[in-house]
Amino acid sequence: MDKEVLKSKFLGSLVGTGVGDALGARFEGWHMVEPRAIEAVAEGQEVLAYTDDTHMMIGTAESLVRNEGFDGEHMARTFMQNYNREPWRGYGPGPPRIFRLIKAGEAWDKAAERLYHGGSYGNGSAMRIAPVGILYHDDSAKLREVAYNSSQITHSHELGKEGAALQAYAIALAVHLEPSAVLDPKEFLARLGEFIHHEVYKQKLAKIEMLLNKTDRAKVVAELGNGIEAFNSVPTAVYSFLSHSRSFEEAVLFAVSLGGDTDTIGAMTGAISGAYLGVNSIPDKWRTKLENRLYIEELADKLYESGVQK
Ligand code: R7I
Ligand code: MG
Ligand code: MG
Repeated sequence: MDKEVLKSKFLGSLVGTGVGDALGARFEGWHMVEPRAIEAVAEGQEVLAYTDDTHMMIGTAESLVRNEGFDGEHMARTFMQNYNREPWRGYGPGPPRIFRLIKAGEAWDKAAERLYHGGSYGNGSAMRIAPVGILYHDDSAKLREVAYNSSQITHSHELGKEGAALQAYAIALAVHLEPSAVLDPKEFLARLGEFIHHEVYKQKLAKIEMLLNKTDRAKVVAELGNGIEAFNSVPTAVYSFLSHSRSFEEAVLFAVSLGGDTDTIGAMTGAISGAYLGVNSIPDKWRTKLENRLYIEELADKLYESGVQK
């Protein structure tokens, strides 16, 4: 693949996370939202401000760049430092509690197990995974390992880890595809199915295929979910992408319009779509207004450079 195209995919996935997150941020917890309302709110904002999803994605990228790969202790410390600077980003209840445990001396890979009887299956580790998906797009074994281990910091439940790995692998597959080539959704789902072994996700992938030619949003929410649990949101993001694969704008507007965990499903859809179509597919009207865009692009550039050197 052409180097500039590949680089644009790295940028697209990280900026796509931020834009999807920011577009959904105002509607988190809503029932359903009309795409026109989402556009109108974005238009009225001077800055598209992101939430914890992008804040933690930035922490993930910062740590991967700094260590030229995964270092659990360092990534946990980076999350904690970022949280301490900006605790108002809308974090879920789990991470701040885990950060306190680590600060009190608990190991980075043990603290999360103390919550929710064996760890959280919230979508918090999948929402921030884009840097892992792009950096390891060429190595699915490493991608799985780093997705699981980075999830372990805050989401040690099997379903939380598997959700993060599924989202990372969807991003990696999207990076591999030529943006101009036609995407075969069934082929894409088959590849995800080969990668994912957990029955809960296998069943969701089968439902995505069944829903592909339908546009009934209520049905999509009923079958795939729009909640804060990884298994009720990662498959929904994959569906939002696959059912609107030619347009970043349509994919993300659809994702947010489903209601529920809008910022997170928007962020994850944006991460996959941006990884497929590249950063230029993100409408200027949104991209240029994204909070901290230059810094996010700088991180994507650095991940691209470190990937090239490997
Ligand atoms: O997953 P997490 O970081 O939250 C992310 C969400 C995103 O929507 C962000 O935009 C932000 O708004 O928060 O936070 P966690 O506390 O790990 O998990 C979120 C929720 O998932 C919890 O509050 C629980 O309701 C639920 N949950 C569980 N419930 C029962 N049993 C997660 N794991 C369990 C569980 O094992
Ligand atoms: Mg959020
Ligand atoms: Mg959310």
